[in-house]
Amino acid sequence: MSLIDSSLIAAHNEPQLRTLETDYDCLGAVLARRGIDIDGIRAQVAHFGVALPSWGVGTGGTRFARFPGLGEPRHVFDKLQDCGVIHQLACATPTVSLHIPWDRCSDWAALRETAARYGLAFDAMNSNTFSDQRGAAHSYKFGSLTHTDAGTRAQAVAHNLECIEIGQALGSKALTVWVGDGSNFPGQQHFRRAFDRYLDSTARIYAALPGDWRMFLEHKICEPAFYSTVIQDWGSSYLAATALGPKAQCLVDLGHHAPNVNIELIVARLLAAGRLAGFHFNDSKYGDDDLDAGSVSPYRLFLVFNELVAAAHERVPGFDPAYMLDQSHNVTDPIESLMTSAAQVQRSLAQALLVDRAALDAAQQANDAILASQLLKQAFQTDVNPILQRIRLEGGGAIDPVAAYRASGYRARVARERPTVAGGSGGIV
Ligand code: RM4
Ligand code: MN
Ligand code: MN
Repeated sequence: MSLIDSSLIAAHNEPQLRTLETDYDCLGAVLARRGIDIDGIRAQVAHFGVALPSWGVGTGGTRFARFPGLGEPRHVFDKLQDCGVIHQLACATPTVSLHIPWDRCSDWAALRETAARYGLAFDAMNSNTFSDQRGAAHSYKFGSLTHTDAGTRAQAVAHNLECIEIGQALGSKALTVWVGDGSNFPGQQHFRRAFDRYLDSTARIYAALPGDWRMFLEHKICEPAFYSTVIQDWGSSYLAATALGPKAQCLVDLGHHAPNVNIELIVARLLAAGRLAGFHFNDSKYGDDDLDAGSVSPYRLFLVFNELVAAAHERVPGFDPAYMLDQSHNVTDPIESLMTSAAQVQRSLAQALLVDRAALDAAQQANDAILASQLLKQAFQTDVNPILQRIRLEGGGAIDPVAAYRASGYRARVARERPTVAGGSGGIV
């Protein structure tokens, strides 16, 4: 089902077709000189998809305020519709990741059918034990899966089990667990006991995983707890994953590390250990800023993909990362941000595929630092836009998705159906 009129997209593409053809041929010639077949790269990138966060299509907020946009999705069906538009125009996001209870609805079968009509399926389920649900018996103010009180922990476990059940109805194959548990004061929490409680609670969730599911453990250095968090880094995440079993893996959210941490190195370590679950892509300058992927540090994103492409090339056992965006859009139209971010992730993959692996191996073996770094730079500095544009064109999407989206009038149309949500209060998402 087309959410944006396909004749509108065609009319939008038409004047750009000639330029695209010339640019594609030109890039093809440049790559051929390097021994690379452009069509082969295009096929690999076209195959790649990154999941959309259902919560990302609404306008986010900061701790200080939220400024809602026009036509914000009112519920999960509206969110899916926005995701459908993103996928139709940008052709890179075939799946959606849900967050419970934010996306709770009364008819999961209907939701699954609606998604299928938009060409969408469901990626990992996300549980939420970082905020209290209305009517809940226990509060998560002082933690959830690691709370000192057994009843609170049991409630948090039960919520995760419900997420798995919903995910099964939707065809999802993974549960992502991120907890805000931690402490704000030295001495507030017994570090080792809190971690033991985490292991005990997550083991109960792990035991309920269907055979073909994975459990993604997401670490985060701080926030909302600002002195310590229970799963603060990939080390704790790795310890927990190995204690739980082979279906537990470590998820890397790019915004969840201290500034300047070498994330691509963490990716390499987790790959080597067979424990890389996948990613939450976003960008940041200071903390969990949830800025658009590659908007601040595109080279870092490329370097992450360089590790992934190298691992796939070297057939690292168990290589199967899940790719997802996890961003908060405070000053942009979320649809525009998510289309741009998806393309940015695709771009990083395309660039990483251009790295001359044999030459890089040789340079590394010979300790030729300059040549090695030049090989990466050469790939990163290649403008792969024509490849991405061709993929969109062939997928029925827009050569320039943001321009086509603006021309479609979609936002104004849904603004008439969806009343403006009151703003004013703070909130990270
Ligand atoms: C957290 C983390 C989780 C996401 C929530 C909304 O910082 O990134 O993945 O589910 O935010
Ligand atoms: Mn995340
Ligand atoms: Mn985050």
